[in-house]
Amino acid sequence: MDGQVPSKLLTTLSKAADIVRGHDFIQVYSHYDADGVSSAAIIAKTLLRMGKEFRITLFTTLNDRGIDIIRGCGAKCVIITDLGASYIEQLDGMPFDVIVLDHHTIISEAKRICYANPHLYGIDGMTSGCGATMSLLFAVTADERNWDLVQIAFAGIAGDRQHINGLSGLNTYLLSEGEKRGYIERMPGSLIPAGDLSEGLYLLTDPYIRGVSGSREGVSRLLKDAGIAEGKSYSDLTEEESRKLSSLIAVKLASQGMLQQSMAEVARDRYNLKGMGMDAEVLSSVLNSCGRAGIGGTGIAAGMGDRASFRRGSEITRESADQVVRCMVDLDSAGLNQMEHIQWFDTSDSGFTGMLCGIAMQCIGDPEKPTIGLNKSNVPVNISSRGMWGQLEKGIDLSVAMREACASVGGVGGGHKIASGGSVPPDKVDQFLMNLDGIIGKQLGSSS
Ligand SMILES: [Mn+2]
Repeated sequence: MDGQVPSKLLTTLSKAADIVRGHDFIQVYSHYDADGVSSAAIIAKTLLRMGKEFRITLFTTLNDRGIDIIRGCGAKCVIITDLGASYIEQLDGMPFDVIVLDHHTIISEAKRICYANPHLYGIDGMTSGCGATMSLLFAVTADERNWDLVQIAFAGIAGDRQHINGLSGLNTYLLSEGEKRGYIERMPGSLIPAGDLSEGLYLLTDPYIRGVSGSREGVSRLLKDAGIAEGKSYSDLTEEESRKLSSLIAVKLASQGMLQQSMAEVARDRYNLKGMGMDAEVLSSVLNSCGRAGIGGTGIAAGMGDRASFRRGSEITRESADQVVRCMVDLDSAGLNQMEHIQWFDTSDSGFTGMLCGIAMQCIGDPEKPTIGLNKSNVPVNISSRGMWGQLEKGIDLSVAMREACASVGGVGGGHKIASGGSVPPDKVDQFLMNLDGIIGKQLGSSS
């Protein structure tokens, strides 16, 4: 299956291209994350080149209200990217042309509308094709000259983390065509951040390096120890410098308890967007920050290649990275609170609880225990939880544990086995933690 596009998908996409050709105006809806913004930018460029007028609206999530908005949009042709899979039946009943390019879990097949989704052809949409992948395949089906947009698609692939353990499925096809046509270059990964080293190491939270991330002096000391002059970029390093610096980082990460497997994930392959002077993850984080900051239009323009929008997006990305690294330094110096089977922290007024939870778990936590992040400044108290694959293998299921523990104190919770969320009343936090610790203990006990 790798490296090929199923013929059923090609048929759907050519039909979609024909439909679009028959309209002057197209309404586009997409998701507000990096994949959704990439998808929207690909579609925008494609429509622009076709001489079409269009409008783009981003949703944080597609719900009943969003479906009402789509139904009443007044356009005769609607394209929905990175969303829609859970509403195919409702979309099927709308009295205008609808094209859905999604990759989320399929609930039903379409009867009337044009619906493309990797899952419909036996390809895993969680790992092997995202919204931007489907949008790019639509774009190149409409016109082969749109292959240059594969660079934007890689920002979407990186945004949905489909490149973490190597590319697969439809993404492999995008890579081989992108390489052949000179738009994408695969580069071996590294523990060293891309771009300017002083800045990159200071803001680094993937991985968080104790004493270096968030510390100007720590960064200078590390570069000095590696024999690297300040002001250098990753791409300026000699092989010797690069080897020295990454082994110093690896030693630091190992000493703070980070697993080899987690380091391997950090050192994943990078995808250079040739001629753009950046790799896919850099563009991805800019698009993601714009979407989350409520300036999705700037993100779409940045994806489409507008320099000023990209600079604005980079500033926002830098500001939020700065906040995250400061929160991580505080969290690291306070330490995680250890219970028998879980570890937890309170971020009080940070809006990054989920993100911090993931970083803390991978970089400074006990890899045996799920990590719980609380945000006590909210009423009810917001909770994030993250686990690791090794914990799941030992019987831990955070979806069940969070649902039960939250419910036991009058709250609600749930999600995925490996990452779950919830909320509980402020005066029940201690009881919640004790109950959760007990439930996780039982999950571990019953599987052995
Ligand atoms: Mn997506």
